[in-house]
Amino acid sequence: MSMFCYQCQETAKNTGCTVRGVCGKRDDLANLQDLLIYVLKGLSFYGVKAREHGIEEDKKVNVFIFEGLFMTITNTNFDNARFSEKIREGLALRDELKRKLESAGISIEMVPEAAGWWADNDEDFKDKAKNVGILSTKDEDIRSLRELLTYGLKGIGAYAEHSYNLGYEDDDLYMFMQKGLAATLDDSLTADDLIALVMECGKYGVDAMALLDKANTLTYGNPEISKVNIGVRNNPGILISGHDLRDLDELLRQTEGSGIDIYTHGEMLPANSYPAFKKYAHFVGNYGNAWWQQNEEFEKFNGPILMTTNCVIPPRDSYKDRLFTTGSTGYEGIKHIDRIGAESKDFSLIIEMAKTCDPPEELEKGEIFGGFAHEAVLAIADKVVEAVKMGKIKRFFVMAGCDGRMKSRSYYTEFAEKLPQDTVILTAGCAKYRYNKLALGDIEGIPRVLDAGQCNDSYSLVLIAMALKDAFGLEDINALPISYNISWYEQKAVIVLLALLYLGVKNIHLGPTLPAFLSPNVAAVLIKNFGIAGIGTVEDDIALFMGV
Ligand code: SF4
Ligand code: SF3
Repeated sequence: MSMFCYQCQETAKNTGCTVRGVCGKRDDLANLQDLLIYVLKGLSFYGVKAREHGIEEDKKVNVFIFEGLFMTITNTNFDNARFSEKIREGLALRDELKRKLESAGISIEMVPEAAGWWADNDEDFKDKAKNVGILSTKDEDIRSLRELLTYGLKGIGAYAEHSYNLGYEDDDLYMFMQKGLAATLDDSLTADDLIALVMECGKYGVDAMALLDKANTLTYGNPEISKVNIGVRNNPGILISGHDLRDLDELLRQTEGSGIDIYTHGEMLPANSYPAFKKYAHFVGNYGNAWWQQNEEFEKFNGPILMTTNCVIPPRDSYKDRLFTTGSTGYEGIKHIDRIGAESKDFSLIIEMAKTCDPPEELEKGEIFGGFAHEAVLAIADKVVEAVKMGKIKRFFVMAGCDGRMKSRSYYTEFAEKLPQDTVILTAGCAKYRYNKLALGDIEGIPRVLDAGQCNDSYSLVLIAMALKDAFGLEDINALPISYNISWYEQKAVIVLLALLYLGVKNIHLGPTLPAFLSPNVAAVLIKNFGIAGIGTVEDDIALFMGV
């Protein structure tokens, strides 16, 4: 075994990737990612102490922590050199903080190894990295809870980074990221202590999504119910993927009037419903589907592709010269564009390349609906409530989450197709690509698939559920005619799940498989306390949800 990773849904044999990741992550990279997480934990140990003693941390510590967490999310960064650089930076930050504490006369006993070791070259990093991974925690339940907490924090880290890019921050979130990371080093914590921290992580997950919602909507307006073009035009194009709206904003500004069209891919699709972006005539629509189809789709796009966040997959030679990364993403040998200071990123390299490229090859024609975030849905709440009262809508299905490669995910397409006509799907995240192009019709003008946006916009679904609860005068969110059939892939889905649990949502079905990182005992706690379940056959599950 030269690595161990089980953080995503596609982990080998649903137990763990041990030689090379199914995602394409090599063992040396997996080990460096483990080491970076270890460094973040050591840094957080001192961060927590500094906060306890009222010592002000450098702002860069918080930024470093969320960036580091984000870089280790599945399909985000495959660049060994960036990880080595980050590890070096983290050790320096950690020791700077340690010196600050020392010069304030604060002595700390029982310093964990993660907060004390030092190495200064890549070879030493490699040696160290082999011994600090997931399996270094021997008790399988403690390991499971430490990882569940860490993955939740990775999700928070990603959302915190997008908010930060738009100038929105929350020190309590930063505080909890440090507290959670440091707690994973503390051998005195019991399984119950860690379960409490996992639940607390759900609370901060809600806060992180609320902050990002505020950042996105105050900067770019509330999404509007919109028709999104999925066809192509005859100009050269740039394809932008991932979740970062500021990157899209800057790209749209820099390409206005250039004769280049901008298309979204994957999780950037919801950007087509924001008023600040819709106004651009060269913002054409969405090209293609979810992340796992990028090899074929990027090849056919013909123009440059900008990855602002996950999911990046190992690129084919046919388009790798046209692929660019930015922010937390990276891939060895792929050009990376950074923001210098507070300025806009300079996308001129991409823009000049686009001018020399053929227009995209058409994949499909038509339009799909988007923009059903909280404001848009609440504006038609009366209509929705009326349709429920009249018995025209019998049940809502929250089907948020991620898409993935596994064949078994055809379950979600079939599930959407076979749902009774008097049901409505509420979705967010790239899970939607399994059913957002089906002709599922509408109920009294309300489309049967309401797409709230990106995975972080699951927050919108929560606001919608809360509003329905009030409209029906219910005490408990679980008394609503809403079922939760969520598909997960990477760690942002973990924080969405923890956020829902924190809000008291029960009986969530999670698929296509339950996480490998849940030990049997931890899974049993989630099943007992929250009614978490897996999925079965489409027919059985629909019958179960509909109570027939
Ligand atoms: Fe395996 Fe997923 Fe980890 Fe990649 S991220 S190495 S596929 S568990
Ligand atoms: Fe998708 Fe990667 Fe998770 Fe943001 S883009 S939901 S998988």
